[in-house]
Amino acid sequence: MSKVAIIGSGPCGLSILRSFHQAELKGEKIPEITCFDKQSDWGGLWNYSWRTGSDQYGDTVPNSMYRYLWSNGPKECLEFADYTFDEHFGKAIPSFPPREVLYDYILGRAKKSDVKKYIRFDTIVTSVSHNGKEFSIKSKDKKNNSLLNEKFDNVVVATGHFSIPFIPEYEGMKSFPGRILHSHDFRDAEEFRGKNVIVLGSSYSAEDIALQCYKYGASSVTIGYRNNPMGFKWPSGMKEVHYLDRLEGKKAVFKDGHTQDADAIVLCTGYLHHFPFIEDKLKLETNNRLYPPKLYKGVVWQDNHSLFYLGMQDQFHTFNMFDAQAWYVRDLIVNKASLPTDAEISEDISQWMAKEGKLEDPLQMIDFQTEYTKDLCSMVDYPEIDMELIRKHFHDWEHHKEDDILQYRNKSFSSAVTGTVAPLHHTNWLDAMDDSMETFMNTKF
Ligand code: FAD
Ligand code: NA7
Repeated sequence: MSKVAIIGSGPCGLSILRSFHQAELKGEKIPEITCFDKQSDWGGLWNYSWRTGSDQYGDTVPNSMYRYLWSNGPKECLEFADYTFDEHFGKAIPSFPPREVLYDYILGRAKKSDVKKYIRFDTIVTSVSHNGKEFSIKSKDKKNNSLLNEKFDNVVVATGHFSIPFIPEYEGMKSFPGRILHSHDFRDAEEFRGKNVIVLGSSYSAEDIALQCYKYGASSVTIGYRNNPMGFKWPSGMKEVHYLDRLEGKKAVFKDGHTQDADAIVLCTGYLHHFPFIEDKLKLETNNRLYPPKLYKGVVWQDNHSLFYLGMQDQFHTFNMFDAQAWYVRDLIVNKASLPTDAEISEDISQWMAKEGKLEDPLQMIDFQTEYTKDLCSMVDYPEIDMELIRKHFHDWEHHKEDDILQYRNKSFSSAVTGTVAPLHHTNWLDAMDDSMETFMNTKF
C-alpha cells in the first residue's frame, strides 16, 4: 500500500483527510496516511492561540488569528458542499459568523469523518527530501523530544502561508517610544483603546485590524498604504494616507507629508511563503498571488508529480476551493486521475499565469479564482455546489464593502448548496462586542 504524508491539519489538511474518508466510504482503497501537525490540536489558524512568539517547546507559533475576528467574507462562499451549515447547526445562521463558530463548523465535519486517528499532534516536520524514488520526512515529536525519519510515496504540503510575517523596517523604529508589532502578533484590539494607532498595509489584515481598533475604542486609526489605498469610506477617527516615510520620536511622517502622533504601529505587511523544511528542488517560491508558479492546477509540483501543495494561493475562495484541490490530489494519489504530458502541464500553468497577469481589479480576481475552482470541480466527484452563485455573492460583497465598510457584515446571503437564506444577525457587527459562539448562537434569529 502506498504511503502518504500530509503536513498540516488546518482546513487544507482536513480537506484532504476528508477526501480520503469519502473515498473509503465508497469502498475505494485508500493509502496509508500520516498527518503531522506542529500544534497540539487541529484546525490550523482557526484554532485560536493567545500565544505569540514561541510555544512551550520553543517552536514558532503559527497562529495569526485574533480575538473578535469575524468572518471577512460571507460564510455561504466557503461552505462545504458535503457538510452544510444547516447540517452542522441544525438551523440557519447569519452570513458573517465569528471565528469560534467557523472553527466549530470546520471541526464538525472533521469529527464526522473520523480522521483524527491519522494526525500526530505536537509533531513538526523538519525536513522533506526526495531521492528520485521516495520521500524522506524527518519529524520531531516536540512533547517527547524524539526524532523520526520515515519514507513516503506522496507528500501533501498543507502548512498554510499566513504564519511567517514579513516585517519591514522604517527609519526611526528603533527609537519609537510605543509598541510596534506585526499583524501576526495582534491578539486583542482592546489593548489599543484610547491610543493613536498606525496601521501599515492595504489588504485584508490592514482593513480588519484598523476596523477592530476603531470598534474597540482607539482614539485614532491612521492607515498607511504603499501602492493603492483601500479607498473605503472610513468613519471619522479613521483615515488612509500614503505610506510611512519615517518615525521621529512618536511622530509618524508619511510620504504625502501627513504627520500623526502614534502610540502603536501595527505592520499589516503580509506573510512569507516559508518552507525551510523542504529541500530546494521541491520548494515553492512565491509571493502571495492567485496563481503561484510551478503548480499544475494550483496543486501538483511541476518537477515532481508525487508532491502536492494545497491552499498556497491568495484567497477569495477558501474551504470549498481547498476541498476541490484536495479531491483532485486524492484522485491523483489513488490513480483515479492521471496527469497530461509535461508539455501540456507547462502550457496549462503558463495560460493560467498569463490570465492572472491581466487581472486589474478585485472583481476580475474573484472571477479568476471562481473559474479556477470550477475547473477543479469539473474534474472530481465533489458534490454539486453553485459556483456561479458564489461568484455573484463575492461581487455583491465587494460592492457592500464599497458602500459602507462598517455595515458589510450585516448583510445576508443564500447558500450555494441548500439555498437557505441567512437570517440577519440580532446585533450589528459594530455593536457586537462579544464574539463568543454562545452569544452568537444563543438567540432566536
Ligand atoms: P493553516 O490554517 O495555516 O493551517 C496550517 C497547519 O499546518 C497549522 O495547523 C500548522 O500548525 C501546520 N504546520 C505548519 N508547518 C508545519 C510543519 N513544519 N510541521 C507540522 N505542521 C505544520 N479565510 C476565510 O475563509 N475567512 C476568514 O475570515 C479568514 N480570516 C483570516 C484571518 C487571518 C488573520 C488569516 C491569517 C487568515 C484568514 N483566512 C480566512 C485565510 C486562511 O488562510 C484560511 O481560512 C485557512 O486557515 C487556510 O488553511 P491552511 O490549512 O492552508 O493553513
Ligand atoms: P496580504 O493580503 O498579502 O497583503 C499584504 C499587504 O502588505 C499589502 O497591502 C502590501 O502592500 C503590504 N506591504 C507589503 N510590504 C510592505 C511594506 N514594506 N510596507 C508597507 N506595506 C507593505 O496580507 P494580509 O495579511 O493583509 O492578508 C492575509 C490573509 O489574512 C488574508 O487571506 C485574509 O483573509 C486575512 P501592496 O498592496 O503591495 O502595496
